[in-house]
Amino acid sequence: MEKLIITAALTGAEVTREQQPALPVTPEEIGIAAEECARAGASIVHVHARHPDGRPTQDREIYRRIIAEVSRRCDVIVQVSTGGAVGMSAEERLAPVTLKPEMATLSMGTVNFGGDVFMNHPRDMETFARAMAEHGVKPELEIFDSGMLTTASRWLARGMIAGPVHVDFVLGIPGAMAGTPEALMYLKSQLPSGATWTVAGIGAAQLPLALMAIVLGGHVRVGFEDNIYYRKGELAVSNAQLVERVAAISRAMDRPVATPDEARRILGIRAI
Ligand code: KMH
Ligand code: ZN
Repeated sequence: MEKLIITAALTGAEVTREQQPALPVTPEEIGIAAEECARAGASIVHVHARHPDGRPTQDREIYRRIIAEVSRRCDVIVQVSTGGAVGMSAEERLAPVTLKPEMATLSMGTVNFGGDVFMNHPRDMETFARAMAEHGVKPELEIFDSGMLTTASRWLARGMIAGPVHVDFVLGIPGAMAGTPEALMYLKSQLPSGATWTVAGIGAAQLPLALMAIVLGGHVRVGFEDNIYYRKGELAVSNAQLVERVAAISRAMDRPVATPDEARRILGIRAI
């Protein structure tokens, strides 16, 4: 089994400071949070940009500052979001990819998202995939429901995306696939050959699915984008606190945690 890659999803587009007072919002806060998470065992940070007042944005300049603030503090892999927030145009969502970050997310289909619809037209998905290939950006395929994994396999078979792919099972969004062991086991059984995978359990599903991934040879995503609690009724004090717990459990189970360079090797990312 490879070492465990921990992704810290630091900010997201939906969580507010009112809900989680420790949410990093500005590029500098995101840089500081990334460094704390790197020290705690994260090798990837998944980042979203916000305006100073907290509103989500895909502004290229803000992403550029985020990447700079993270990279001057630590050598974690920076994975930008192309999901952005519900309602954004495909064009604005794609903007940070032109900065040539090491990784970016690529959502593999349209899904109900709480009370909203997270639109991912096949035409836009293909544009995103092509742009990532052109800019040398490793995609992480976001799988919110099982049909999206079927789409990934179809793309691979048609040569629309290069293998081996790396996928993220995002489980527990209201409207999408449940955050249950059964859902994870099913998705794992459908992975294209050679694929690497991570799991982002939403809310209370974060810790149980993380533990399953440690055991099953997958990787783990934690952080405020997906879950703001340390345990029921108790807010986490930082993203790093969530990373630290997963790292400690993995080490206790004799599965060491990957450094950023080890994560680059596992994922086949060009060295920086
Ligand atoms: N904010 C969600 C609508 C991603 O980062 O690629 C989409 C999202 C996925 O967060
Ligand atoms: Zn995201």
